[in-house]
Amino acid sequence: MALKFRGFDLVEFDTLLSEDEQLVRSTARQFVEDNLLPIIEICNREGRFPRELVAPLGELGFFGPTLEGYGCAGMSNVEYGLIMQELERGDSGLRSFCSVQSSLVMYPIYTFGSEEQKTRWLEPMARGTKLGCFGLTEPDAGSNPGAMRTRAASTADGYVLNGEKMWITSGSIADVAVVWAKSDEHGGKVRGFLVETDRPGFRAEDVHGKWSLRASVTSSLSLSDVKIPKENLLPRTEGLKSALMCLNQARYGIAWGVLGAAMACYDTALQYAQFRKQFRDQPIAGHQLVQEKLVWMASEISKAQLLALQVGRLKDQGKAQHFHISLAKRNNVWMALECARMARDILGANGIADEYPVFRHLANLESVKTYEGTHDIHTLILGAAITGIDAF
Ligand code: TGC
Ligand code: FAD
Repeated sequence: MALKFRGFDLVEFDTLLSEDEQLVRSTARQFVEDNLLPIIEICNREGRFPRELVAPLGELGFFGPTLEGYGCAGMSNVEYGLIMQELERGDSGLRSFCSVQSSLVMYPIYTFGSEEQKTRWLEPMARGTKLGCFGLTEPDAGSNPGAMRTRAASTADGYVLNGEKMWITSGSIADVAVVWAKSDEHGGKVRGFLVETDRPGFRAEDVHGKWSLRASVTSSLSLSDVKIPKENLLPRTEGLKSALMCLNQARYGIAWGVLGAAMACYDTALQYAQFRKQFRDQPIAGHQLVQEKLVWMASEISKAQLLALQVGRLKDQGKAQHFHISLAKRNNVWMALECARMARDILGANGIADEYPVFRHLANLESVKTYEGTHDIHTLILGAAITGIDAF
């Protein structure tokens, strides 16, 4: 049974948003209602990324929305967050695609790129006619990307890249990969490179058999003597820190995105509990233990909304620090995953079927808990910020 989302606002949250922010949210919400929800369960079953949505998302200005110029929309960070929330209410996979395109590819080109790189890539990426991926993780370097093995050796006219990247979102559909590698020209320090994916020696192979993020492309990248010209170095990258700066952008978007997944699960569970009857012909919403779960979800979503908004406001004022973003990513993903589990439980056997969106969100959120820094890595980032002692 298709249940229509009724929105979520328990604490007059909307009074904290400007008219423009509410408009951006309703535009994104309508887009998801009209274009993603009718196809997502089939995409999920088939393991298919809904590529037909890329161009319309570009028309809405949803790629690189916070960037100025180069065809980008110049929105605030709060508006960006609200877009992520709505997309992930549909599916974490589409939000993931937009996170990578915006925060992990367009952002580094904008922040660390030369004028030529920006002119070449940003406008087509904003339209969605060129796609990107971000290669940081390797088979043996996940939580600890500083242990990466990928190398860039300098030659007379450029660089030769060798290495393997793993779990790369949009890898096989990308036109350009932002590849992080240790560069001998820079004393073995990490630098970012733009690698066109049609260069000889570059190969992307999709990961199959995923139980999670099935509507998203996840690939391994192999770079075997890939030659790139000097001008493909992102000139303002300065070590691993530059890659981590990109992660801040994407983690921030996730902190909002998962609110959408949690709201979808909560609203489904609430509506289901209001019509499903068990014992004395009573709706299960009338049983105290079911109410306790619904109240937990509504309370935690409300708190998480306020946290995301505060971090967004700090970001718009240029005051957000990396640990603020870790706090929001860690808390909100955990909260959303708990909501998905409780919603699954409230739906009983129906909770395991894709007639309802809950199990899909639950499975997706397991990935979201791991990528962009695992829950426990964010615990340690916060631990270091609070105590001043690095415990990695
Ligand atoms: P560490 O020595 O702590 O730091 C190196 C330099 O970076 C600075 N720094 C940061 N700067 C900006 N933002 C941050 N978040 C930063 N964190 C650290 C730091 O101050 C230092 O600066 P400097 O000037 O002294 O050089 O580095 P470390 O090697 O000990 O690692 C720290 C650690 C573990 C926190 C980091 O490596 C980490 O965050 N690991 C998790 C890896 C991760 O999140 N990978 C994500 C891959 S991309 C992805 O998952 C995409 S999924 C996308 C999707 O589909 O949505
Ligand atoms: P590991 O680092 O091996 O961690 C395994 C476990 O050990 C975790 O529980 C972790 O918390 C724990 N652990 C590790 N170190 C410590 C420690 N010091 N103390 C305590 N516990 C620790 N990467 C990209 O670069 N680009 C992408 O586009 C991208 N997309 C992804 C899409 C999907 C669907 C997934 C699942 C992953 C994606 N990733 C991407 C990779 C992702 O960032 C990594 O999976 C993540 O950083 C964790 O690395 P790992 O999987 O190697 O786990």
